Amino acid sequence: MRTTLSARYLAPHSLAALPDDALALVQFGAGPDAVDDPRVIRVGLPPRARTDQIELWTGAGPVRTGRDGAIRWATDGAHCFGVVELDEGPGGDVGTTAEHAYAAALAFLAASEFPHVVRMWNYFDAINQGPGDFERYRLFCAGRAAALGSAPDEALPAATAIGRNDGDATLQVYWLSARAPGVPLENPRQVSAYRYPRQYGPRSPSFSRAMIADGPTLLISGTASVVGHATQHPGDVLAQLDETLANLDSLCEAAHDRAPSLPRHFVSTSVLKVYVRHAADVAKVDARLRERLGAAVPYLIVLGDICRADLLIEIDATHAA
Ligand code: 3EB
Repeated sequence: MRTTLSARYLAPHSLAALPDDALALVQFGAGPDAVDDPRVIRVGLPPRARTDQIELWTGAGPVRTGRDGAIRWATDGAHCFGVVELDEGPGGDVGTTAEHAYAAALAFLAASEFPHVVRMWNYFDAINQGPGDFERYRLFCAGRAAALGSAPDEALPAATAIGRNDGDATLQVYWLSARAPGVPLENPRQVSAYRYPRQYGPRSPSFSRAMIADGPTLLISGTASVVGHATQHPGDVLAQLDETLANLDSLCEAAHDRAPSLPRHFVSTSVLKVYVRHAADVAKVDARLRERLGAAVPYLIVLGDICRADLLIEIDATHAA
């Protein structure tokens, strides 16, 4: 079935050039880029299992690309991928950098034909570094919230925020926006992240648990072993994986209830990305995931740090009807 917006994994050698309708190609780890194209986004999280896969986002038709200040963009006329990558600078702090990146993104979006952000990805170095409220993730949340200002929580996009360990002081923020607003979804098993209590930081994280964009396409945020607002199963990566899958099941069900053409469970056209904190956990996570998801559901496992130090795994996902 064809929907206008889709994500899929491809083997890098299967691409000589990006198709006309490509909005973005996301590649994890170190080079080389699969193709030489401004639509390539490279994220320095090392792939560790199912590694021969690159993530291709396609839209409704031929795509135009351009630059606007710090932002590079690609649009099919109905959706837009935007990317801003800012150096934290010497002695820079990730909170201020996040505020600048989000201010630039919001200004760009407000002036564009595609003002409704449905999905946002955030990657930066050393996410758990710093004590208490000075942890870099909490500083990032504060900077993001400052730029978002009084934007209503219920319209926040689905998001991912993951820490790299590549010593590169670049905050990478990229997003998908659309002409039409998405439908935000929360998870009945979880407190909304934007309502997390004070113990997790001075500004709560600004994202919705999932968004349904046109297509319909389900865009699921980074999801971890959090029930209510509390981390479950500290120290046990497989129990965290099972809890994460329960959270993802619950979101898939909620999405299917809202848009019945969306599959109730993950399928062969889903695209899952699995962020694992410790390299030593990858083999057992891979084995358990294959058993739980079956042979047909595509996923990629990369090494990345999750925003709470006690979380060992996080998974985000996308599928279309
Ligand atoms: C959680 O449930 C896990 O700050 O943008 C997941 C997805 C998480 C996005 C973000 C954080 C973010 O709180 C952490």
